[in-house]
Amino acid sequence: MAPVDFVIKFGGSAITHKELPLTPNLEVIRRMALELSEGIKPGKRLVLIHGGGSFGHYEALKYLKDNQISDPLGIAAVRGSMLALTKIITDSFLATGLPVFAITPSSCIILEDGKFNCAKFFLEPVERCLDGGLIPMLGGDVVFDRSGSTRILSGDTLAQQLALNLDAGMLAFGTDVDGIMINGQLVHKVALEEIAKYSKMIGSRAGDVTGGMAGKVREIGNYLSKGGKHALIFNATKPLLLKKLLLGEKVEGTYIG
Ligand code: IP8
Repeated sequence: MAPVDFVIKFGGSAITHKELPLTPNLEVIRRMALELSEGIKPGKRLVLIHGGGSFGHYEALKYLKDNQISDPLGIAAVRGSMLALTKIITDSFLATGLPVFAITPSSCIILEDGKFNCAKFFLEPVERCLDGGLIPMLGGDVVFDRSGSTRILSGDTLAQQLALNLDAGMLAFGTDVDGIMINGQLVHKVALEEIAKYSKMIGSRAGDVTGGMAGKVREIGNYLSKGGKHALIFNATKPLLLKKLLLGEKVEGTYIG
């Protein structure tokens, strides 16, 4: 199948108010919708991923033990919170005329011993969406493991796996910071062999069960070492960066690889 042009992940820190439980950042979501509708050129193929922010992470933190959730109410609460966030984003994107089609990862992915195996990812609905002119969108999720456990699957993992499997031209992570920041300075470019060094230098953020910026950088490392092309971390809360990215212009952020 034809490669996709972009896999873009919207981080929960950008699309929700992370310190306020179950509160979307509607201003950012609506602006992204507008920039997407203005920036996508005809024929471009795009996959969207969104994170959990103060929806999924808020619920997961209450129930997660040893990276697993065993309480049925906890599993259902995490799924329900992500469903609610997906619905808010979907409604906003549809309102600007974007044919976004939400796909539920827990319904098409099974983990194996905590690991994501793309062979166990029923990818065809994503491919059919793309071939049909739709924009498939998936969120981080609570997913079942073949061993019987239930775990959190980060949107970062999903984004890099989809980018690899769909041969993406660009894997971009929109966050609430400008990119990799070291001592208050933006790192504009990171080479593949520098990734391990940078992921050790980046701290984690409270309230995030899936690794924050360090996790993102690790996922990008996996992606590039398996043949992924280009990756970027940028600030999705800053106006016009998303639109510039879609138009193929250089964006302020950290380019990796
Ligand atoms: O925010 C986590 O996705 P992420 C999703 O992309 C849940 O790491 C359910 C917490």
